[in-house]
Amino acid sequence: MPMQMGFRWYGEGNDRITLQDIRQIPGVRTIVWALHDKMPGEVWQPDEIAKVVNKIKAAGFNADVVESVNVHDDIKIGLETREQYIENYIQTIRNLAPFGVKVICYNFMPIFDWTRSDLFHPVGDGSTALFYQKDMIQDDPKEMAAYVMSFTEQYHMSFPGWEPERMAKLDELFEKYKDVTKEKLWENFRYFLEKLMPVCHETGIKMAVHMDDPPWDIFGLPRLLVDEASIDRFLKMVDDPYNCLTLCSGSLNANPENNVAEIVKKHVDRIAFAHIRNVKHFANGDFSEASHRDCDGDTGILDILRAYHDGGYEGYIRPDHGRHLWDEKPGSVRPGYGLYDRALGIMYMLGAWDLMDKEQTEKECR
Ligand SMILES: [Mn+2]
Repeated sequence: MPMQMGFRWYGEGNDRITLQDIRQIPGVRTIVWALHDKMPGEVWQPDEIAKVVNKIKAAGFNADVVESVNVHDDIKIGLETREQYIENYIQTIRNLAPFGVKVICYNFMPIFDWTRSDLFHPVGDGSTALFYQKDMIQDDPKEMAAYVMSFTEQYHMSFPGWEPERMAKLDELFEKYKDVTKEKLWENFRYFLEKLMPVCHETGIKMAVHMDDPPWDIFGLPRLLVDEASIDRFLKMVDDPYNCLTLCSGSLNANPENNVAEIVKKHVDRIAFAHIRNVKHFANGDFSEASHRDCDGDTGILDILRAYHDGGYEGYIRPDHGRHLWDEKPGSVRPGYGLYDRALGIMYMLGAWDLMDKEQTEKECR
């Protein structure tokens, strides 16, 4: 099976982009979707799944990739109550399987999902992008949560991983995590995955963990999947073909030391889902998201695409975040998830991919 190009869609009434819009982007076969009104730990019911998947399939796409089924904090903390939440997770996997789902993307970051200090930072060409100002994300997580929440309130948008219900209980959550060291978190991670693997084999669904974003500890909370060594450890810890990665080039390369193409070469058979995103670094440790064009950032997009292509990658790829272009402004666009720059990113990736295909075929014919 060749690589499959996907596009993340937040669902009807939750995303201004329609499936009909996405149909006009060449090459997209997979809609990356989720039930965005579900809290971590809740079971996704078959009738709720059917409602979304039927729409996706009626528009001519497959619904093979779910991003994300979020993991309840009690599982990460290792509380006794995790047993019920793991049971619920397993039931959700079982409920997704009959709809053809092949990959579940998730993350194992304590409390916070992706973190940025500015969601609409000027790039310099009139567009805006997500931005990380290192000195702003130091001691006070509440400031950060309040900033993201202000968008939620102002524009009636919810951000996965930043549910207001959870953010309202930040003190309580931090208290619960206070004894969770990095090693404890690894152990809880292993416990969770080992419980899931049998049902993954049974259903054919791969669990594909997203990298931590950014790839370092924030607000004193440990983060695990941050570099090549931790990815090696993760894959060895539960050495199972259903224990896979959502390899996010942008998340990893927020640390300029990470060579994403090398990680792709090493683990291409364990990558179920590829997020392609370009990042531009600044000398003081800040970073900005950039267009997919290789020279617009420092991530090495072409080397990464070549590593996937030449490695015979058969998983799913999607443009990760994009810049906000033209009429895309706060209130009219989900930060990072506009239509235009992700469509441009797809065309850039497919351009490179088609050319590599062509070169390979010519080589083989000689
Ligand atoms: Mn990503």
